[in-house]
Amino acid sequence: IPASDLRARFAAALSAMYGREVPAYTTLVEVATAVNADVVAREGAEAERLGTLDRVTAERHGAIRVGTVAELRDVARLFGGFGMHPVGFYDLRDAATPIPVVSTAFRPVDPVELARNPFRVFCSMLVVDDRRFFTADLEQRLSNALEARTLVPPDLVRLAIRAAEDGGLPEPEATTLVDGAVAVFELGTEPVDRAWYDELEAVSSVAADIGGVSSTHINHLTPRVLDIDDLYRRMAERGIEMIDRIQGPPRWAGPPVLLRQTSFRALAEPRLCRDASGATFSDRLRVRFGEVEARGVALTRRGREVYDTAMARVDGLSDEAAAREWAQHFPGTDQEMAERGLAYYLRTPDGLEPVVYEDFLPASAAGIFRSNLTSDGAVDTDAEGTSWSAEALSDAIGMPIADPYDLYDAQVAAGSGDGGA
Ligand code: OOG
Ligand code: NI
Repeated sequence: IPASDLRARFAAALSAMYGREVPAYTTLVEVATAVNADVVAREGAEAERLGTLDRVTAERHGAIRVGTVAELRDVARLFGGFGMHPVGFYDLRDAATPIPVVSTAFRPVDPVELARNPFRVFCSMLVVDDRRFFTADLEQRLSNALEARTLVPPDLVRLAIRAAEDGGLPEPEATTLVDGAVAVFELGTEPVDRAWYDELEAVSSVAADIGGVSSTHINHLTPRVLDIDDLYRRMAERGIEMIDRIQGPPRWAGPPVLLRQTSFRALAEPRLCRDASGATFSDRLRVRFGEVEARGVALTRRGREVYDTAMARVDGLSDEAAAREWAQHFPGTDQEMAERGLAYYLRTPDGLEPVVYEDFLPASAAGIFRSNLTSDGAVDTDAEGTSWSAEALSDAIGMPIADPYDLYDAQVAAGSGDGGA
């Protein structure tokens, strides 16, 4: 069973598990499917310029959070078995509302592999020694709690390493790997030590979600839609409370760029808890939520600078004013985008084919995190942060973290020579 099939089976099995455990996710997938069918009916082939209906319908990203470098190393090995490699470095401690994590995303890097199955997982690691969030005492107790647990069983890590080395697995090992990986990301059933969870939550909800429990879990699984504004309206009509806006660039008449995302807030789910005396009781915790995204063309470094300027200018504007402002920064056609070196395109006999953005945006990621925090937590801005970088994280997990721009440059160089950059 080749890695691409293992990945497709993993994505489908996670989706089935999440749908069973979080019924609102099933609603989201239904609405996304209906929106996509309508867009293709309305626009025909043009609608599939950024991905065929088959790919877009199967496409998902998930998100998980881990507590230590050793845990990140293990999940990196696990994803490696499915042909998913770390790409990009996001330091969410720099966000307007700082989140005490650094992140990367695991995904296929080869366009052929992306076309077979584009599953990705955004993965964040708690930075326990960042004094802006954690005192030395809390860091120590957090580290003890994190070191006492094992997220990925060692046998499963070994099987994933074998799958990565051989490019796949025979049966029955293939099924063992897929089932084992899904089990790693199910919500844990062990009672939550409520006093410890609450203590962490006072500092950071994300720290509580990571260090307050003894396992990790997929906290959202995101389908892709071709018209996110339409989806947002339909979800609201069904009475599902969405966050107040769509994150990312505004809707406008020209080429869609990068990524637009929106979400509904984490649901209060029943969870077994334990009090100081050891007695268990049922409570509700907000952990798992729903998100949806629309993807556009990947921007070059130069395009990204224009994007950052434009984003600063549209902040706080109405939809109409934002679309007008956007047109002051970006040209209205793919042709001009390519000519000005703002975005990546492949030159094909039929013209320009946009290179889809396969990565994430730190500001949107922080916004998604934030929309699910019970509070902004307590940040001591005078205290010392710790420095992390893509290189440091690569060294820590013993695996290179790819730079997204290098991947897009290589794709264009292999595909057509001079489409973008
Ligand atoms: C991850 C949030 C980031 C995205 O799509 O930007 C993310 C998390 O909440 O753990 O998934
Ligand atoms: Ni997400």
